[in-house]
Amino acid sequence: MKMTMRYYGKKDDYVRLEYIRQVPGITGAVGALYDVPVGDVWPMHKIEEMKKEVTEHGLELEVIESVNIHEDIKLGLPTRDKYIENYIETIRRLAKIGVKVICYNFMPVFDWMKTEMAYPLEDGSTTMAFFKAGVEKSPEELAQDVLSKNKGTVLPGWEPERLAHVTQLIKQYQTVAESDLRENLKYFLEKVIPVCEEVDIKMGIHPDDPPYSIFGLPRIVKNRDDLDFICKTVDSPYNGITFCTGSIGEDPDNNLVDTVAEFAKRDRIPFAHIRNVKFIQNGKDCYESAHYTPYGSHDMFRIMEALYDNGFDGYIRPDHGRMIWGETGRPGYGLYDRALGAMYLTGIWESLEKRGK
Ligand SMILES: [Mn+2]
Repeated sequence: MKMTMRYYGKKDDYVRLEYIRQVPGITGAVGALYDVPVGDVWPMHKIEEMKKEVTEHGLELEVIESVNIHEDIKLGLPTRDKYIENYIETIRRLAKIGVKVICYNFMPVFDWMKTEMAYPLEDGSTTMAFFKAGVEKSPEELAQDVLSKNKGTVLPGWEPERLAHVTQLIKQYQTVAESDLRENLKYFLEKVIPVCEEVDIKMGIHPDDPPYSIFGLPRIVKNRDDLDFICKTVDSPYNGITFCTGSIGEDPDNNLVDTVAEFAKRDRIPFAHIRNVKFIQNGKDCYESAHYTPYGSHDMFRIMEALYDNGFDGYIRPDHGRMIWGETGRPGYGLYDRALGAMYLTGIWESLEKRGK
């Protein structure tokens, strides 16, 4: 297991690599290029610059999150072949600098969805939350709302230029059923996975966040059966999952521990996002709690145990954290609570290792 933390680059991240390096147990940064338009090939000199910056700080750059998928690929438009070719070229370039895992998602229009960016908790910290009532407004209003609350920070998957056309984007999906979206993912994977096998990079699809349909958009990475379909559709260890416990865990009907165990055993989890969520009231409304099990609705020990017992040897990051100790910055991506999360998960892992199987 290798513990990592996401890093947004020196231009966009106030959390510096030297701080990340000081968190015990962390060996790598999870990076991406944020100034390359979705669908373009990543320029080699920028990839090399990012690698140099990370390694100069004593960290590894073996996981990339994300190389985003152009909307035309998800929609299955004739122009998709050009974008898939570009994607393949980016994979080849990332292999040259030693990247081992690429995280991506196949969510239409919105990469992830939270309705609250600074939901106050009793202890005075704030966190991101998802309330059903928050998506009862129009998608245009919601997009505006999220973007205006985050002025000045890069929100991956929430490019303002793209979301200016949110109405049109949603309209394009009206004729795309879940079965169509699955076919489009299959088409993409059939082209990309053979290249991944050749250059030794594992693809890890990130689940839908939240793991059910919003605004009538199709969703195909929601639960155990969806993950099973994806793994079988191109049956290769290079076609894997970024197992995000916070996303799959936002549907109380998903059995998180069993699903982690199954896919770790099938060797399909090259990368895991581990965080807790707390359901409030009835239904699926929830906030992102501290990682520690008693603060959330999921058992972090059992999740780590399921990974350990089933031979997991991939990368983990603590995913999001709350804002604590007066820190301000990009919601979910402060330093302090993610560091606590990383340390807690590393501690669990140490116990599992010393206890043995
Ligand atoms: Mn995640």
